[in-house]
Amino acid sequence: MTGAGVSAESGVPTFRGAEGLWEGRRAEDVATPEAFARNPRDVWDFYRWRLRKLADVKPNPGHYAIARLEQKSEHFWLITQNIDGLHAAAGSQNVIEIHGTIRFVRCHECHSRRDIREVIDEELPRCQKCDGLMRPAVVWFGEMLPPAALNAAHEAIQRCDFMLVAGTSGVVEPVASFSYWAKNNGAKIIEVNVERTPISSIADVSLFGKSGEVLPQLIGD
Ligand code: BJW
Ligand code: ZN
Repeated sequence: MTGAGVSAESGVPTFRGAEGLWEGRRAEDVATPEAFARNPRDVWDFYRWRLRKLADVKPNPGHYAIARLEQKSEHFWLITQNIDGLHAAAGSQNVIEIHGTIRFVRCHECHSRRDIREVIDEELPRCQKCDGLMRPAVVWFGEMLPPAALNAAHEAIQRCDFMLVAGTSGVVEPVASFSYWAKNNGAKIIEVNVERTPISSIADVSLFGKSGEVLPQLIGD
C-alpha cells in the first residue's frame, strides 16, 4: 500500500509534512466538492498546476522495486492512494487506484468520462453530452471512494498475509484503517517511511528512510 511519499523522490510534492504543501494550500481546502462548488475555476487552476508538474516526472527506484515485488509474488495487489499513474508506468499491474486518477475527468452531472488532456486547455471544461461541469476523476474529502476499488481493496486485505506500507502519513480515512484491518486478519505489516506515523505503532517492522533507497534494498533485483 502506498502514498505520496513513494513519488516524492520523483519530484511530486507530498500533501503533508515539511515540504507537503500544494502551491501553498492545504489539501483539505482545495480537494473538496465544496471548494469546487464555490470556485470551480480555482480548483481547475490548481489541477492544471498539478498536471504540469506531473508532465515530466518519471518513476523512481521505489516504484520499480514494488513492480519487481509483484513479479516475485504469487498473489499481489497494490493499493495506491496516488493519482499520478507512476506505479503503472513502472510496470505494476494489479494496481488499485483507491483515490482515483488524474488521467481522466468526469462530468459532475452525468458522470461521463474523458481523457484530461482533451479538456485541459479549456478554462472551465464542460461535458459534451450535458454541458455539466467536468472535474478530475479523483476522490475529494467527503466523497465515497470508487466502489469497485474499495471492494477490490477489501478482498485483498482479507486475503493478505503480508502488507508493505510505504510513504503514507496514515491519516486519511478509510485507507488509514486498512493496515489495522490487515493486522487484525493476521497479516504482518512492514512500514517504510522517512518518519514515524500512526501505522508505526502496529507495524511488525518499521524501516525509516527514503522509499527510493529502502525499497530496492528490501526487495532486491
Ligand atoms: C516519504 C518520503 C520518501 C515523504 N520516502 N516516505 C474517520 C475519522 C475522521 C475523518 C474521516 C473518517 N472517515 C472519513 C473521514 C473524512 C476524510 C478524512 O480521512 N479526513 C482526515 C483528514 C481526518 N476522508 C474522506 O473524506 C474520504 N471519503 C470517505 O471517507 O467517504 C465516506 C465518508 C465521507 C464523509 C464522512 C465520513 C465518511 C475521502 C478521502 C479523499 C482523499 N483525497 C486526497 C486528494 C486526492 C486527489 C488529489 O490528489 O488531488 O487524497 S487528500 C490526499 O491525502 C490525497 C492522498 O491520497 C491522501 C493521503 O495522503 P498520503 O498519500 O498519505 O500523503 P501525505 O502527504 O499525507 O504523507 C506523505 C508521507 O510520505 C509522510 O508520512 C512522509 O513522512 C512520507 N515521505 N517523503 C518515504 N522519500
Ligand atoms: Zn455530462
